[in-house]
Amino acid sequence: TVNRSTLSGIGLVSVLNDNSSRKVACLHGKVASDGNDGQLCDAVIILEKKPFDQNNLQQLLSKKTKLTVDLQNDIYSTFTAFPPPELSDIKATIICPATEKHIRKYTKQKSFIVQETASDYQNITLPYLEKQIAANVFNIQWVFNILEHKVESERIIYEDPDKENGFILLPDMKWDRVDKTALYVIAIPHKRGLRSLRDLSAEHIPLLENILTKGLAVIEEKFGLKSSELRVYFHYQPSYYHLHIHFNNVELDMPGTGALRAHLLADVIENLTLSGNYYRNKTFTFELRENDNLYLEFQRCGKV
Ligand code: M7G
Repeated sequence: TVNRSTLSGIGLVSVLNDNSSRKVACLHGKVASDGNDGQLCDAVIILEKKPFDQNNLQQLLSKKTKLTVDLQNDIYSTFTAFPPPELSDIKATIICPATEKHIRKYTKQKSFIVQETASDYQNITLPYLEKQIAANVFNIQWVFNILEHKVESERIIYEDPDKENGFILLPDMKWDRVDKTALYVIAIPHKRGLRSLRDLSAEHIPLLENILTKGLAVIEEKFGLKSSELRVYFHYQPSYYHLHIHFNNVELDMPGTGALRAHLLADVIENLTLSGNYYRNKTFTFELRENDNLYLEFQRCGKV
């Protein structure tokens, strides 16, 4: 098991990705499993440098921050600064035991554009999803834990308990819950069986309008951010196939917010109003990475 007080006990297997502009490193590690059988299980460890906290900047400018000189030329100097431990915290996310799919998800790889027609969805994507869901590869237990109040219940920002149109709004795992400029929350409908945007039709407009209206009102009331400051969207393809909606600060520079993956909730409602089966008939264009099993399925069927 993962030690909850230090990062010890994790053997580094490889660096899956190291993004210098986002200041994130994704690692593959091995951790001793719970039993006494000496087995090791896989873990994904994501280490991320945090943004500066405005309230701590004066504290950084103190003798507690040691410097070594890198360069001095006329009026220009660069240093490496070593802040005190309380000001040099990083965000660590651990997924353990990690599946093969998690390891692939966090591995750097080349991307390709894929077009999925309605019949490709029926013949390639859906059978693939059903097979993966049956084999529990897309484990969405974490979603059911949230909907059943088994975990993260103290983090719930708002809940509408209605079985058809209700939802839970809570902080996304990616948000530190402090920095409003990085606000990131997700809405998870109570209704089961909606896998993704592809499953939506006109009958779901009341659910979507409920999430948009109440979600925006609650975020404005609790965090002071207006609808004009928020990006509200679905991912297609998502990573987890229980419908959910992302709400984040438009200032936040995040992967997955561009035209190749994000579909704005307001546009989705409008498209369904104009044509009830819009998302069932549509050809979706999206980006898949070369090791993604869905990409390999499209390749096997001669579609890419
Ligand atoms: P997605 O579009 O399916 O995939 O979104 P992505 O991760 O590729 O964007 C799922 C969203 O749920 C992501 O923004 C995750 O950060 C978030 N998320 C994933 N998990 C496993 C959890 C969790 O356990 N708790 C919370 N609060 N958020 C999660």
